[in-house]
Amino acid sequence: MALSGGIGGAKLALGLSRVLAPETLTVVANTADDFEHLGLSISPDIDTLMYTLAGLDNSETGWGRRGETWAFMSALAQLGGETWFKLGDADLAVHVERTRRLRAGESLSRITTDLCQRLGIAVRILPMSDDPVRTRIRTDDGWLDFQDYFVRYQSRPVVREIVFAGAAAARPQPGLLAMLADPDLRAVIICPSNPLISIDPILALPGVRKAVIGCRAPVVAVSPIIAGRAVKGPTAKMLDELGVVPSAETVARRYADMIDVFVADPDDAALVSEACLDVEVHATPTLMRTLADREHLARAVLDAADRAAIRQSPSLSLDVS
Ligand code: GDP
Ligand code: FO1
Repeated sequence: MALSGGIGGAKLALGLSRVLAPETLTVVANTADDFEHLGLSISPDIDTLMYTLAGLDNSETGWGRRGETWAFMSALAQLGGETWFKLGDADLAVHVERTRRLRAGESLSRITTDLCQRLGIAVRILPMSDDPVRTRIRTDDGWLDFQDYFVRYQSRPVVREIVFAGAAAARPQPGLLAMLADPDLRAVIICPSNPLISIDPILALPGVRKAVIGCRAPVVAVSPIIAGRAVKGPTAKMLDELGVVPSAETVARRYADMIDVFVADPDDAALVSEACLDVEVHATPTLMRTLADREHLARAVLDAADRAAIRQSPSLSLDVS
């Protein structure tokens, strides 16, 4: 299983889906970016995962659909409507349908499973919870809802504090805890997603962090930071503003109590102390430009997980050909 946000997570999820039997992969999606806009329920990380795994993603923006048209936004602009958050014509169908079904009383997880099936996605995408959790950010300009911070203000305000409103009362997806307790689970993969706003909300749900720490499967995290920089988005800026050095080592430290293996680029890996963190560090290129890069990283992560499993339980090596 993989824990994921949007763009970085979806890239590795696609790689994993191509080197594994896709129906054996579950991707747990952050839903703390979700919000209601123009009366519609938007789930950005679920959408990015769905479009990526269905081959419909827009690789330039990292969100929304490929070959999108914008008649709705143009018409809305002409009427003086809100246009800071762009909903493409085809993308709109997902939000309209999700909203209709949520209002009719269906759960987000059931709707997501059905939308995935209709888009031909064999991977299981599991929202981290069916209950609302909302990221809020305290900045030098005051408290902001997540999408105001991220999209409306383009991540410009200086971040001082991040909270996940509703997380303490939200129930983690039952399937998530069941999988973490399953003795046959092969690995838990923490994707190269933003640790602060994509992975932390999943871990903030009651019992999840503890279940990850206690699970029998090896836990492998991939660095979203390469040479002190994020590949895309505000991860490095946010870490810096919260008073930590934006480096792969900082990310390894944040995860150290949960993980067995940390995967980072060779130059970054050399700076992460295995002994100090009690974590194995695996060095491999993590920049995923091409499909082959995604598959290479997915294989490297799975191999590292399998080796960690053998180290933990040497008798397993007898079963691995
Ligand atoms: P978001 O929810 O859309 O912000 O997406 P994520 O949280 O899943 O991903 C954002 C993170 O992905 C950023 O920190 C990026 O540095 C990281 N990222 C994006 N592409 C890559 C890549 O090819 N390799 C690595 N290692 N990280 C990546
Ligand atoms: N991100 C933007 O930067 N600008 C947008 O106009 C925008 C629209 C949008 C519509 C649907 C959707 O599912 C996602 C969308 N995103 C947009 C992505 C955005 O919400 C963020 O990348 C994530 O929340 C961070 O993961």
